[in-house]
Order: sequence, then structure tokens, then C-alpha cells
Amino acid sequence: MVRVPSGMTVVVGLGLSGRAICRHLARTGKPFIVADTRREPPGLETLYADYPGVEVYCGPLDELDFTDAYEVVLSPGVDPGSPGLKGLAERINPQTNEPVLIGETALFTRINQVPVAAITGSNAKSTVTTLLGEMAKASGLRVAVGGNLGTPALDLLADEPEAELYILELSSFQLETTPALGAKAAAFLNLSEDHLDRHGDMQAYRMAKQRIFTQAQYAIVNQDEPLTWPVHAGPEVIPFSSNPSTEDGWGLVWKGGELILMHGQTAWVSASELSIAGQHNYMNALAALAMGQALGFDASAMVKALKAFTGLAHRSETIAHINGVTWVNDSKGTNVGATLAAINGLGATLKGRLVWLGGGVGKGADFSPLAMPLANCAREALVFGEDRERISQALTSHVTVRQVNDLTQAMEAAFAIAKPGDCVLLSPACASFDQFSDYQARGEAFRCWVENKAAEMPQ
Ligand code: UMA
Ligand code: ADP
Repeated sequence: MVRVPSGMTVVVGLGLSGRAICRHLARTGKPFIVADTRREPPGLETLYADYPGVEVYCGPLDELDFTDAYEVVLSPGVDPGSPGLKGLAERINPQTNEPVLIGETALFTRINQVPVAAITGSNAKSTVTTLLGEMAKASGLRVAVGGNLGTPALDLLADEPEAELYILELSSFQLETTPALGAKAAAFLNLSEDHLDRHGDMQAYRMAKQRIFTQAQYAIVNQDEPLTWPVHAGPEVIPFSSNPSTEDGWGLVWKGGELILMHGQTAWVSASELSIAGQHNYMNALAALAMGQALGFDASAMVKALKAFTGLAHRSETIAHINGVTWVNDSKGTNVGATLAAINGLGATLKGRLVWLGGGVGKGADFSPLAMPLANCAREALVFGEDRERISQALTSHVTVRQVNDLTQAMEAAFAIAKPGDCVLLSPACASFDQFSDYQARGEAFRCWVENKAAEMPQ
């Protein structure tokens, strides 16, 4: 066993968050050591150069004795239930009055002085976070946007100290180690199976996400999904819905053949005026409007920003039309809930059929919810990657399924099958790590192949 020196903060994980935590501790003059379960984590040389003499432990965490540690700050990718960390989440540090085991967001919360808008959910976090950031800017606010989206929250604090509002996308991993966020407005957008390999079951996953409401002023929740509502009284609840039943919530309402985004009886904007498409995206727009209003943004500036918002890359992104077939990159569809939204959103407006491309690392998910929607709108399902057999078994009684080795084979097969009016949709419902470094690399592979194919076609 290696004993952590007395009074030392231990930074666990040497990735984006770990390095942000080190910078923060160095700025605030707190002594720290670093631990990473990899024997040779990349970036060690830079770490030694930045913090000469820093002690780094590489190896299993259960070979470390944390008895004398002041605080253990986890990177989100590290499971607080890992061997070696047991009991630390329950041990209270008398100086901070918080658990000894915390995450980067907890350190952010401890020193931040300005309002925070926080967004979680199984899907659509990045879309809503980015859109809310655009609305804040349009309203003339000095805003900093980050969290799970990219820039760690502690780096935002250091790099943008003049911000009047921090907008944070927060994952269940980050919330799990945040005792009291205290957001001005906190949104829980939706809940569907994801990360069960880490959280164990849906209840644990949901309760990690529920932490977003701890000491929040406003809770923005999905009225169509009761599991997103706060379990404890405290915040003022503001619902949004695709089928509003309350007088004062945000909702999608059909009026005179037009789908309108409404707040109570007030029409805000018509769906046809937006640059993003699909009911799932209109729900995202409602969530952002609800948050923006709770945060006091200017109404007309919000609507202007919403109309101009074209969405993010790799999220239901149309890449090309080839011989009357539309090719759509939804590589960020990394779980069943996201892929369902993409299939339903696109399937509803399609002239032809959907050719669905999915597969990869299934993270223990149940793929059977995809079967009926695919039966309704798909010509064929092309499945690839590590979990292709499991996915095939879940779908095969409802839709024609073909197993291929990889994404390239799936695209080639799709090209041969698709007919004019069809849509080829890559929305894998899986993580990409078996064949790609991340979802962006997978989406880029799709984009490159499609763009090359389009260029080969006679004009
Ligand atoms: N590590 C260990 N032991 C482990 C796991 C990880 O030592 O059991 C070490 C790795 O060896 C590595 C470091 O921890 O050195 C990596 O830490 P990390 O996995 O927490 O990743 P970071 O680079 O710190 O990035 C994290 C988020 N990653 C995860 O939650 C897995 C990033 O979200 C986030 O952008 C970043 O912090 C800044 O806030 C990515 C993500 O995939 C995009 N998020 C998941 C998602 O969106 O579904 C939750
Ligand atoms: P996150 O940051 O939570 O992963 P993104 O905004 O990156 O969310 O979108 C991820 C995926 O979620 C997209 O590929 C899209 O198909 C799907 N999605 C978008 N909006 C919704 C929604 N309202 N409900 C369910 N899925 C959605």
C-alpha cells in the first residue's frame, strides 16, 4: 500500500478534468498528488514540467491508502465505486463540510459567485446548452459555456472570470460527485437507458441526474417524462411538453395547421420558422426558452437566436443528397433514447423508407425499443461492431436486419439498397470505442465517405 501524505488532495484521472483540477489547486495554493489507473498515462511529462516535484501514482487505486487524504477529487470517467474508493463518499471532511470524495464541479461550486444554469438529461444536453448560450449572448449577457460539453467548469472560472452567467452541461458522472450545485436554473431534459455499466440500474442513474436540482431556484422539467421531476421539494418547477396540459407551462401546440411553441396561452414562435427540425428539436427549443425566461433573458433576443440556430455537427445533420437519397449523420446518437428520437423525428416526414445504420459498443442497453419504430419506417437495418449480434436479435422479428463488419461495409450496403426518397441514417445507439476514437471520428468517417460518393456521381 502507498499511503497518501497527510493533508494532501488527491486528483484522480489525468484527462481534461484532472488537468483542470490540478491547475485550480495550484492557483489556490493547495498541495496535491495525482493518481491514474493507467500504468503510463499520456501527458505525464507536461505534468512534471508544470508542477515540478509533483507526486504521481500510476496503478490500481486499491493500492493507495487514502486515510490521511484531505480530499479526493475524481475525474468523471472514474467510478466512485471503484475498489479503493469505498467509504470515501460517506466520510465528511470537517473543514469543507462535504464528502471527502468529490468531483470537479463541486470545486467549481465552492468558489463560484455568479448564477449558474445547468443542463442534464440522457440526450440533447449539448444542443440545449449551446442554444441557451446563444440566447444569453443575444440578450447581451457575458456568458461562459462548458462542462461536459468541452471546457471543464474550473477552466471557465479561471479563463472567463468576468462572466455574469455560467452555463454548464453536466453528465450523471459529474453530478454524482457534486453535493450541492445551487443552480439558478437547472434542467433535466429526458431520461433513457445509458451508462448502466457504470450506474448499475436506471434508479441509480436517475438519482445521479436528480442531483442537478439540489438547492436550485428553478427546475425545468419534461412534463412528458415524470422521472425528470425533482424528487424533493424546493425549486420552482417549470414544465415543458409536447402535449401541454398545464395553463402555465411551455408546450408544442397545433393551431391553424401550424405547430407553435407556446408559453401558457402566449405563442412565441412557429416551428416552421426554426432552422432545426424534428419534434425532438422543438422540445429542445422549449427547454432553452423556459430556462432563458427563468434566467431573465430578453424575449425577442431569445427568439432571434433560436431562429438562427442550425444545430450541432453529428446530431441529425444532413450531409448530402445522392440520387434522391438523403444521408444523415447522427453519430452522437450513442444510446437507444437518442436513436429513437432521431428515427421518429426523421421517419415521420419521410417520403420513402429509412435505411438505418447502427451498432458499436452497446453499454448493456436493451435494443428492443427500436424494433417497432424501425418496423414502421425502415427498409432495412444494417448493424455493425461489437454488439451487432445482440442488436440483430432484438430487431430481427420486426425488420430486415443485415450484419456487417464495420461502418464502411454498412455504408456500401446502404448505397446499394436505398431508393429515391429514402434516408440513410447513421444513429448507432452505441458508443464508438470498438472501431473509432470517439463519436466525432465515427461521424467524420461517415461524412467523408458520403461526400466522396457524392463527388463521384455524374453532375
Ligand atoms: N481514468 C482512470 N481510471 C478510470 C477511468 C479513467 O484513471 O477508471 C483516467 C484515465 O486514465 C484518464 C482520465 O482518467 O487519464 C480521463 O478522465 P475522464 O475519463 O474523466 O475524462 P476527461 O478527459 O476528464 O473528460 C471528462 C468527460 N469524460 C467523461 O465523462 C468520460 C468529458 O466528457 C468532458 O468533456 C470533460 O471531462 C470536461 O468536463 C466526455 C464524455 O464522454 C465528452 N462524457 C460522457 C457523455 O457525454 O456521455 C459522460
Ligand atoms: P447529449 O449532449 O446529451 O449527448 P446532444 O445534443 O449531443 O446531447 O444530442 C445527442 C443525440 O440526442 C442526438 O444525436 C439526437 O439524435 C438525440 N436527441 C436530440 N434531441 C433529443 C431529445 N429531445 N430527446 C431525445 N433525443 C434527442
